[in-house]
Amino acid sequence: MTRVIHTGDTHVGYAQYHSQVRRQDFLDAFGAVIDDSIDGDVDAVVHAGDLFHDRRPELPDLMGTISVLRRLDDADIPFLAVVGNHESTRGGQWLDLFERLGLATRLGDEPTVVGDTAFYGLDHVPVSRRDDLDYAFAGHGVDHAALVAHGLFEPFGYADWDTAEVLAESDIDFDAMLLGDNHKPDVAEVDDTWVTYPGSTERASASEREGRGYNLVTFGPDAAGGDDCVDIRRRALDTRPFAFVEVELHEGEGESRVRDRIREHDLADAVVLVDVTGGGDPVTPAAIETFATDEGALIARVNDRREVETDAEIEVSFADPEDAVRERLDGMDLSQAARDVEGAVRTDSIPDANVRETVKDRVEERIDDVAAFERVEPDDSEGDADENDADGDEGDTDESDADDDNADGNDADGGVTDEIGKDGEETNSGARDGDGQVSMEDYL
Ligand SMILES: [Mn+2]
Repeated sequence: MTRVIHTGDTHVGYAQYHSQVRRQDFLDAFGAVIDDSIDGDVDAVVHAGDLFHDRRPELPDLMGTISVLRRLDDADIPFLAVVGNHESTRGGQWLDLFERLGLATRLGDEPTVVGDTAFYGLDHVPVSRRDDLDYAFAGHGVDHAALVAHGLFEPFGYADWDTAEVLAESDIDFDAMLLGDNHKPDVAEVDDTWVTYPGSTERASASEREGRGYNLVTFGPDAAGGDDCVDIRRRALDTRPFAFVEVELHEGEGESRVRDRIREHDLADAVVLVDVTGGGDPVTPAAIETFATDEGALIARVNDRREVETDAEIEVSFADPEDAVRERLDGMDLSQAARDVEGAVRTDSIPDANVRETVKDRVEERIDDVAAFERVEPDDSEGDADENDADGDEGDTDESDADDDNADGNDADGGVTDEIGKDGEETNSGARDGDGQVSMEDYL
């Protein structure tokens, strides 16, 4: 019998909303998972990638992480991990540093055996380089096996990695795939193998509404009763409270109505996210945000969606202006970096208050990638044509994603960026080796 805690997408170092308090929250969530691991005396902690929010964590993030890993090491519990897309660097990995310090084991093609279970690792690999993977893993002599991997796997949202294919091509008969990358917790069975995401440990985007947590996974004969040898249970984490306030304004209603709706929520130390829809009077987002923080919120953001809706009504009788914009953009030879910035400014899914931060982050993400700043000639190769097509799709996706965001709070913003990320990987693969940014903007 082997009992492990399966976690991932910790995103240590993420100063969400430029908040140092939020930055500490992400580290604290990691600490809480590790404390539970020690209290529960599990056999190992399995981390499925994105321990860090980006590939250049700052010294306090590194020192804080090392302190947490030392607590685990002092309890003689191994930390087994893979590298995610957010933290991946072109040189060595941060995980290698922790391994050198004796605080972690980087999982790979060779088995790492804990009790009666062999653990293997598959780091994030960009879409463009997945055809080269042979899924060759060395054999093991124990009863159970698990693959720890970072990527968007079937059958869950935004999947671009075929789980059935991985399982079929692999030399090992895995009992479970313990995954990271998708921040939405879920579990499914694919060809008799359990496939599960524990979700992120702090809300890294407004679309992550449900409570955060991690998985407790047990391998052993009849672990789950019957003849199933894998038992997966979700455990909740106590994280920063978020208040999601949705206000539909009607004629004659304005800021006082928005304030009333905000007051209905528990604001103490919460991140308060306000969505304004409908009609009614103009409101000043900054004034409402100040009101919420005066009432005790840690951070407040107002997203007034009404302007967009009004425009859409006018546009119906004409050719779609968004199409016209896309057509014009396609003829402008814009670099991928410029397209990222243009997309951030134009999309409906990023609140105005976050555009500045989003643009900064997107440029920072690309800053080492010279090719991303080169003009892209349209229509002179298959690759570029694909890119143009994809950009058209991206615009469409933006709109539907914004709606999704309203409707069910799924990883809507991520969908948009996934398109950008895949796009870049497929058409510009060489230059973007290693940073595989599938879902950076997911977490803005
Ligand atoms: Mn992540």
